[in-house]
Amino acid sequence: MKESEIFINQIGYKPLDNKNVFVTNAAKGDAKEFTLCKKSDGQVVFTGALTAAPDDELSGGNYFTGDFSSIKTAGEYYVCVGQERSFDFKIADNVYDDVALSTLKYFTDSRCGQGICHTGIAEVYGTGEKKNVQGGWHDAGDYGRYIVAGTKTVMDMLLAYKKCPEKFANFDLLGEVRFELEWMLQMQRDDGAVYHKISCYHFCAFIMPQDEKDQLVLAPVSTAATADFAGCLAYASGFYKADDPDFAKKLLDAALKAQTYLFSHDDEFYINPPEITTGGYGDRDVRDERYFALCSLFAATGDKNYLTQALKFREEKKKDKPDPKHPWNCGWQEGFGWPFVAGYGTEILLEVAAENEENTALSPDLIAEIHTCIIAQAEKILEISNSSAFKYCSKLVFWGSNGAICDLAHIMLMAYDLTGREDFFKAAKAQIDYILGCNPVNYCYVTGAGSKPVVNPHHRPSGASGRVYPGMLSGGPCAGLLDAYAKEHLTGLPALKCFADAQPSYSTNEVAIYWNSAFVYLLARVR
Ligand code: G3I
Ligand code: 9MR
Ligand code: ZN
Repeated sequence: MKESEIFINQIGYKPLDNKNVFVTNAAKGDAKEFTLCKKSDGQVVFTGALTAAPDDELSGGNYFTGDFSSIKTAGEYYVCVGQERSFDFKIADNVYDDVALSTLKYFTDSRCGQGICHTGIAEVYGTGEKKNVQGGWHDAGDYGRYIVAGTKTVMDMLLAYKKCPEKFANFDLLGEVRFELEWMLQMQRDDGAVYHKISCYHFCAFIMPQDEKDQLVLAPVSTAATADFAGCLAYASGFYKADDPDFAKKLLDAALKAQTYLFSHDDEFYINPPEITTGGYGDRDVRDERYFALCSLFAATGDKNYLTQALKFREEKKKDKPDPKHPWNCGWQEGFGWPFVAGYGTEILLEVAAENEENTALSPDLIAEIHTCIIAQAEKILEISNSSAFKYCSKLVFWGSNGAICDLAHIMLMAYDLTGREDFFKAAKAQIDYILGCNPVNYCYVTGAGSKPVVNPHHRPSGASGRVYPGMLSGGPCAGLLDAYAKEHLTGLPALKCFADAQPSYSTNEVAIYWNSAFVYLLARVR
């Protein structure tokens, strides 16, 4: 049977969720309606209208949509349009529990040293020195361990845990995060600066981690890594204070030492030296990293000088000319991405304000400005979602687009927290629906989940073992066609179809710890 062109969330919906189905024009044919049927006996429980979805460039347009939000009864269902039938799905309260747990277990699976891997002593690039660094999560489809990537990941996980600890009842989140933090601590140089990454000099073939035995190298230190390290460790220290004060102190001391280094050094931008060709994670603007570090140290120590310094970066960056390519830009972006970490700093300031209303350092004017900025950004993101066929909330489809929409949803959730506006919450949830099946290629982008999951991720352990690891979010479409496979197979397609479930397509089908963590955050908040 040919695959149907009816797109639903392949896992399902919670009873009170908005529930939308999407259909291509071809599948719709002459039909004006869709039916919702019970899986057990085919009984029609609902008939609804199909209306034209907004035409947008990213999906290519010409889609129709139907709404069955009114059906709240738990059960298993499918949707029919004419002769076409969708994948089966559930309506249930706990419908996302399994996928949520599998996306967390991916971190345990990604631990370096879980098997016996990467145990060699690293060269410190350009110095003739050697240093023993062990642990941390393998970054992605490759086995590098990168500070800026790890920071974003840890921050997403801790923010999710902070907002809804009950969602992690069956997973030791703090234990898992600690594994990464113990590695990060080893990445600091004696003077406080932090090495950008540890990896081999080059990416290896598709082999298991224990078979990558090439020389390890610590790349030069960078401002981005040092500031991210400071922000991340200062924030993390609060989570371990009660149960392990020594570890908490170690984290905070390391963060303070990193900040001392930052105060006395100009920006050091990272760029791979010619001998090292693994992930670059270069960032030409580290004002947001410096802001994040300072906000976090202010929260951890109460020292107002950190806040004053942080706000200088915020003000300075606000004066930048708006970038027309980033329509949500309001002069200052509360970003959540490996190169955009301002949102983490701001989120920490809001936590301080909420937990300590007496905190006079945070003036009402500042808090009001922060609120206005978040809501303005979230409204622009919401507008994009509302004008998209699949309620997709970005206008840009970059490398890692599936992670990026989770990060944009995060901003809408910040605005939801401030305003209680349901439209922000629902648009955030719609990104989960997109990822789990409401997308023009009809994939469930999480491995091991749904009826048509990704099965050929660019992930070395999956490729080498022949067993696809579960719980991994594929990077998703990338309109830039940035690998040879994508160029060969996807040229000319609308942006949201620029996806290939093929192992060689690293720019569309790689996985990464920080895309998973963005998804973990979103799922924890909306499920
Ligand atoms: O931010 C700019 C935007 O301003 C500009 O308009 C746009 C135009 O192309 O580019 C945007 O930058 C993108 C950048 O990511 C930031 O999001 C680049 O296009 C894009 O090519 C770049 O991709 C990164 C990729 O490495 C290549 O450097 C991904 O974010 C990043 O996730 C990925 O990371 C790799 C590691 O290097 C190695 N390990 C695997 C990992 C995942 O694939
Ligand atoms: O596997 C690598 C992946 O993790 C990176 O994201 C990607 C881009 O830097 O590069 C991949 O490695 C490829 C290399 O760049 C070119 N030769 C083929 C490699 C994939 O096997
Ligand atoms: Zn390893």
